Amino acid sequence: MVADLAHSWLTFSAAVAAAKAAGRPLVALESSIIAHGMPYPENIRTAREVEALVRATGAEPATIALIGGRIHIGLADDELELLGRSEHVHKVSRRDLPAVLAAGGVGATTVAGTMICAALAGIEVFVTGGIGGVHRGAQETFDISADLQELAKTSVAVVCAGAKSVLDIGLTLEYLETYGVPVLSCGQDNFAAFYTRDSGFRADFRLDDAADQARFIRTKWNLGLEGGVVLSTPVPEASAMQSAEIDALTQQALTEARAQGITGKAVTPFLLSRITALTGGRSLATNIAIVKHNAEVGARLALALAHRLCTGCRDERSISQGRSD
Ligand code: PSU
Ligand code: MN
Repeated sequence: MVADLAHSWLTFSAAVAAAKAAGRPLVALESSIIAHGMPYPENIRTAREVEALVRATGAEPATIALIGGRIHIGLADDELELLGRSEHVHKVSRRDLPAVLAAGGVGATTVAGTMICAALAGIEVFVTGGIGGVHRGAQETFDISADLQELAKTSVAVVCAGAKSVLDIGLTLEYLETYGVPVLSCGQDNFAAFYTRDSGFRADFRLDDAADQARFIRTKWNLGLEGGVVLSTPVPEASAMQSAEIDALTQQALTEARAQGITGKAVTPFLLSRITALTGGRSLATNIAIVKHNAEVGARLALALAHRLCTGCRDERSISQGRSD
């Protein structure tokens, strides 16, 4: 009943509806990265390129946003343009979803917001840039992204390039462990740090192959263990930034945020835009390379999950143990 009611808020684009009808796997994409994570016009161009990459694999992209009191699963060109150009797009996490829907406003969904909408639409894989997490200094500020609670309860696999070092990555991983969210890494043992490949922290399990990732995820959900899975894949080597440079800029952005008294949902967009400005836009090129790479990893995972490779499968030989604690 509740699921039916919630479902009545969804509007599927023609392309997504056709893919669903044809049984092609869907890949959800977030819109906060378009509205709040990148400047115009690079945001729109990147969103279109990412969609094309997903489509080229045989999966169908579904960019998710709130427009006119509806949850849109898949956006038409003019809707994408609206999100990327308008100055008045709300940042929508779990808390904000009813407010923006009820008022009929334009909302760009965060990782948490997109996970909720993807789950309602029956989409299992969601590609983003970096997830939110426990902020540095959260011991005093309590600033912990709602993304982490969403990962604890909503059954969607989130493909990302780790988390930015504006966050306390160690505490973010501790939080995810406490809430039973597995952190998988693809291509390396360690959790990625967005602009750089290595956060210095081991991921829980390294699974390089999409079929193995799918087997892990399907096994979790088949067991009735609800909640998300994080799949971290590092920025391609050629696009990675120097960690000394990004560390110094991160420190500066954090100091500025504190001095200006930035709090609440404004913190993350402030830090991201300051880092983009402080690198003179170079971080934007890295950001774009990351999202495109993640899209390919996510599309392969969606295809592997669609083949139901692991229904009832108990083969765990390919799951290598990472962190031993
Ligand atoms: N981290 C990034 N890029 C992003 C975000 C986070 O590297 O675009 C966005 C995502 O939409 C994420 C949100 O879900 O910020 C987290 O915001 P907060 O910290 O306020 O929960
Ligand atoms: Mn916050």
